Amino acid sequence: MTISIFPDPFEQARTTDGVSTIDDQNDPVTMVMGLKDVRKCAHNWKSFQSGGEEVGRIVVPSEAAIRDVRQIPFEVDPPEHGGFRKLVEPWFKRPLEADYQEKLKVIIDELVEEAIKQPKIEVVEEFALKLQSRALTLLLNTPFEESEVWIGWGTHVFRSKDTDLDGDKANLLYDYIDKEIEKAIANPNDNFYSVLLASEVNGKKLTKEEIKGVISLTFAGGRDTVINAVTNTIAYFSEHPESLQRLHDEPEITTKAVEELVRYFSPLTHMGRVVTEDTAVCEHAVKADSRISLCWASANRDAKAFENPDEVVLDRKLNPHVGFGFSTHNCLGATHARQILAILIGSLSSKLSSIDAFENEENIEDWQQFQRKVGFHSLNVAFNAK
Ligand code: EMZ
Repeated sequence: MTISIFPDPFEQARTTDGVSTIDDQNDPVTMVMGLKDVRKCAHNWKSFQSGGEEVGRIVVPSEAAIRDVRQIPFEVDPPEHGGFRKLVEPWFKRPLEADYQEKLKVIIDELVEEAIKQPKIEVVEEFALKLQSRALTLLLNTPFEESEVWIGWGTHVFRSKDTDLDGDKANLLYDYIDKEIEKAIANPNDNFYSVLLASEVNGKKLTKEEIKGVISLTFAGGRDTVINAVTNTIAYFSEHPESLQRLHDEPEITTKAVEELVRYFSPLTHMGRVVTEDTAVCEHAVKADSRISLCWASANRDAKAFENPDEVVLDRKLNPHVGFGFSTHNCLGATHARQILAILIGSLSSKLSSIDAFENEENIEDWQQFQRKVGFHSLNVAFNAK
């Protein structure tokens, strides 16, 4: 068994120091490692802010060099954050509706059926990217065909094969969003653009720049993360046919299984914050205007909080993971992501007897002293129908 194992490179640093500093474009980041500390820092938005002057700097690697559109509500702090979050929250809870779930099931079932017909498929490009893009048409409430354009952008909107910071790609996204906003102004309908255009926050209409900020987050935030979660889930089932069977026999554990897979894979390794005052994290001094990062992936393997942290326990009882972040900025797309995974599990477990895995290329993030497997660049599999 190899491909379904996601090692925890942070264990030693977490248990000895609790923090570890890496460099990112000559702008160091102190990674916070333990669950308790990560939660504490995530909660403390006054000392560790998301909405600093330099847009894109809280992302690690920093995107400050390639973008100046502030992602909303992700890069806004309280109290301003609250108004934006309140506005978009009900929209992002739509995946709880039966009608939404049925449409999502049609999208996912069709992809699984298609894959069954092929002798082999490459999961990242031919399955996960398509699934993520097609599902996004439901979240934005746009025509299904629009997903073809987004599929053409590849797995990340700011990164390409050669570089982690692709400014041309960012501009492609921004031009696209600008055009869509203009279209919605000319022809208002019931998509997310129109809803935002008709909305007010704190008694004021949203500006085009703010709308672009919300939409760009919707495109960027849930892309590689969802693709990783979907691909890794398939890798997991390829080496655990008994789990596929169990989820078929006990569908009532699906919700727990989704949380556990998100904990184990932690599709987003970490997210940064800018320090607003000289302070300390785990007795380690951090200076004002430096950066820390909340290492979700490390926190999710913290043995102080999780029994057998390196094992996938599908029906894990206590699972206070931070795979979707924590506190003020917890993941807005989590409801949508959870539905994608739950429906995917249902579809795979009802249609497949097993999955065979072939050649793959792992996606190993390089954080200097830490090398972390976060997913795959490619993964070839065969879906074996029941
Ligand atoms: C940002 C981030 C949000 C960032 C939940 O994370 O996701 C990253 O993939 C993007 O590059 O811009 O949206």
